[in-house]
Amino acid sequence: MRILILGLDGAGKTTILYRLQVGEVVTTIPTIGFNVEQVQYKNLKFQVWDLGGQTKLQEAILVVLANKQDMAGCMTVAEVHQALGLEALKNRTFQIFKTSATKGEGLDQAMDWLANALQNRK
Ligand SMILES: Nc1nc2c(ncn2[C@@H]2O[C@H](COP(=O)(O)OP(=O)(O)OP(=O)(O)O)[C@@H](O)[C@H]2O)c(=O)[nH]1
Ligand SMILES: [Mg+2]
Repeated sequence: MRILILGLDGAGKTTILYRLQVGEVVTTIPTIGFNVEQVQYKNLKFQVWDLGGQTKLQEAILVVLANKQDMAGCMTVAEVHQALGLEALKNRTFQIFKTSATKGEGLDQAMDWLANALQNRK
């Protein structure tokens, strides 16, 4: 399965990718272009595209990670949902999760949901 990670500059995309891949916080530099890694999660192998720009996402399942939830004053899930205009989505399977890549929180729930959503689509 292929996953595309999109997000604001410095949102924590690369940190999330390596937290999932090696289970540790790695020191990152801003990603130029893109970065592709294999991630094994339970019995599924993902090819994760960690992108610096925008691309076509037709019919893709959307997982929104509201990252940095460990920071004081961070936006709530409801605020991120509203700010991204997710209520306007109609024919898309999507879910939003609160995460902290540095603390390793919320990522399992998001990956479990994604694994299920992908299996249900087959
Ligand atoms: N407090 C906190 N810091 C985080 C979290 N996730 C990432 N960071 C930090 O945010 C900074 C940017 O992280 P990156 O993973 O490089 O962000 P990115 O989205 O890949 O950035 P670009 O490649 O420039 O688009 C780094 O200093 C990370 O350590 C988190 O959950 N909590
Ligand atoms: Mg990056």
